[in-house]
Amino acid sequence: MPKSSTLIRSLALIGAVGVAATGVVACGSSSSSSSSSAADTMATMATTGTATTDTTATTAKKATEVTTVAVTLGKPSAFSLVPDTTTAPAGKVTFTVDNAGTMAHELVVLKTDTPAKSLPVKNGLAVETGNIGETGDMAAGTSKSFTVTMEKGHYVLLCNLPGHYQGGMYKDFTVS
Ligand SMILES: [Cu+2]
Repeated sequence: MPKSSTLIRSLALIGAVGVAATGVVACGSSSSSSSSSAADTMATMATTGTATTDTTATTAKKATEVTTVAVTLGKPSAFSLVPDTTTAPAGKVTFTVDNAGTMAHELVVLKTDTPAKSLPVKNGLAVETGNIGETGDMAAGTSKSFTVTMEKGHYVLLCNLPGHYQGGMYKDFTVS
């Protein structure tokens, strides 16, 4: 009886040590591998040099510059659509849209070679082929913005609530 109880105790002890040892090894290897990869990254950054890193950062910043285009809807007349510019450089463009009128409007951006005044119309709506972004309906007196990535080319800005395109709510827009 004492013999077997000692044996059980020994086995239990071995088991415990085994689990503990495995745990230690696992922890040790995982923490050492992550710290070594962090160290590698630091070493790479150090080797790459500060000058190179700075140049890359500057280039990246230029590439991600965002152009802002402010568009006023419904002012000065009910069906006005007035952007503060009709050109932008290729890249990200944020349209900040202000419905300054007295009824709901929206801003839709289409990439199309068709001149703004010549879009096909069905049931009082311009066909939105090439839609790359829009505000959705905006109640009078509200503002909304959205950002799209624009490639070189011709675009049309319009409001496409029923009859509004035909009422004159459109502008050509060029990205160069
Ligand atoms: Cu409108």
